[in-house]
Amino acid sequence: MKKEIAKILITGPFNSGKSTLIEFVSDEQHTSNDVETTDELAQFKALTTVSLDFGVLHVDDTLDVHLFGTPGQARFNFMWQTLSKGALGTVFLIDSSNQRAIDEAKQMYQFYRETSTMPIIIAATKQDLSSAQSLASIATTLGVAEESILSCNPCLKDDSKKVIIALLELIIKEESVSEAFF
Ligand SMILES: Nc1nc2c(ncn2[C@@H]2O[C@H](COP(=O)(O)OP(=O)(O)O)[C@@H](O)[C@H]2O)c(=O)[nH]1
Ligand SMILES: [Mg+2]
Repeated sequence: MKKEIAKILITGPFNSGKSTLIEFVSDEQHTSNDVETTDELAQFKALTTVSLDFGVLHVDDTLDVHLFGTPGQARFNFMWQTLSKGALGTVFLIDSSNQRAIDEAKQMYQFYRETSTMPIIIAATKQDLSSAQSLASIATTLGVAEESILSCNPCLKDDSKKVIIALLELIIKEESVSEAFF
């Protein structure tokens, strides 16, 4: 049986846990050094100096999820356009452990919301740290419903898998909504 491939992005500001999530959740690891080995990744060759995280999660016999990490710094925002080609959705990570990081995440989240209609799941990392802000407080800062933010420790494979499955479910839900309209 031919496997389906779902490309998704793992984004969020610097230090929010993107590399950690891709490292721990992936069944296959790829570093930016081997991006030129496949056609699909060849287009990113010029971008590898900023270090690209990429991994593959085998969800089941019928589906592989390809995870692409985006560089966190604001000056690389333009890369979102390139990386997002063909992507079905985005996991947006937020470091919950300090307000400055959350404020930065808010700006980045607004940027993605304005430039893309892609389904986005928000996942709050570092909830285990004593300085962590609550999901409710993060939701207020971002201006989203509390239920739309999941807690995620990217060092735990099951936590990250839960977030990716939630994103896949959201993608399917939004696809069926748009099919109902068109
Ligand atoms: N305690 C704790 N540490 C975390 C969590 N998520 C990420 N980290 C740590 O935060 C640091 C930054 O993570 P990294 O994946 O490099 O962030 P990136 O810049 O978004 O790629 C690393 O030292 C991680 O181990 C979490 O949920 N809990
Ligand atoms: Mg990183």
